[in-house]
Amino acid sequence: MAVAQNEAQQAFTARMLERNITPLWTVGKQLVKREPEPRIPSVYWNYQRDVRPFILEAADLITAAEAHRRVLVLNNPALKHGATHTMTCAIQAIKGGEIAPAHRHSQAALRFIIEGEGAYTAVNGERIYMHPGDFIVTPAWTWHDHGKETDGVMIWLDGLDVPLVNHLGATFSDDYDGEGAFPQSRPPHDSFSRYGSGLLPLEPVTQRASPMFAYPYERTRTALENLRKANDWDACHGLKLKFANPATGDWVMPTIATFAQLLPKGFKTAQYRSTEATVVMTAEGRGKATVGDRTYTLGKNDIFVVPNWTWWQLEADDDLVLLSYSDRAVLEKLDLWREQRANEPRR
Ligand code: GTQ
Ligand code: FE2
Repeated sequence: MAVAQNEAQQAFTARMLERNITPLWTVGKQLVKREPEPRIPSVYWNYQRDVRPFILEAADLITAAEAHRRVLVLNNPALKHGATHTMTCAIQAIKGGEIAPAHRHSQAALRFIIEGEGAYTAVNGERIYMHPGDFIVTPAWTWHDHGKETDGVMIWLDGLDVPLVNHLGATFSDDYDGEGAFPQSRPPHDSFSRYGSGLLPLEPVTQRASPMFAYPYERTRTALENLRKANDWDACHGLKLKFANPATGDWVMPTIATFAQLLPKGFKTAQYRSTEATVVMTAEGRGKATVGDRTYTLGKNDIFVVPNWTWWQLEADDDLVLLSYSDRAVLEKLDLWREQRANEPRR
């Protein structure tokens, strides 16, 4: 706690105020807290009720070319931009015949695909056709555009490290001069063929982000389903895997950690918290999430935020599959990642 000030000490403090100097003993533990105090609440969006009607309305109201990106940003009520203090979460839609023009930025992006078929994201000229449940990577500073040649609308979730990169003062972006798409430079799904089959090119991979841009849901789902047979459930996570860079085994992006998780029907996790702030989307199934003092009912494509250092717990009413992303990848690099499990003594 702050030390009580006598008159002389108060006058001393006041004289320094205009020089932007503060004695540490007057602010006490405000500067160095005993443990993290999350600055954001948890928040939840019901996909069918809160999100889908608006993104479909946006699809009628504005073209992808006009909007540049037809994106609705899901904000934490405590923040101007961002679902957490480090990550954004947004919903994007593209319609048949549209192109969302090519650009690049120092922020990294991921997509969790929600509904529709036939749209692609192109990363550095390589088209990746998207399917519901897929996890698609747009590493920082890669040229990317989206397009759809077939009729109908396609919708997905975007996760970017915008608040983190802004906070660090490292934001850059560029529009591609050619207007529209970046030239196709490789066959569709080229990165998957080279890096996604347990095979690797002979030349070493030099970039830090994953050279593979697509993690198809079918593979994710099969991996989780096969693990179920091992009956090796984690009390806090059920069955949880991280998406990995196939060349290094590290996180897919230097700043964003991404996960897939299966909880079998009836499973209830032990409470858990960590220093990472997480955004979670239901890919499949039904359940409940309790985050701090709030409980959410989860259906397909519902989204919720778990603030840093906040106890959370999951319950599966049906086999429940969750996709999630967090700032753990950057916290680990800074030796700032910690976790606590309610079912174990504190470490
Ligand atoms: O699709 O490239 O939600 O650049 C925010 C910024 C999506 C994108 C967002 C972006 C994109
Ligand atoms: Fe972008």
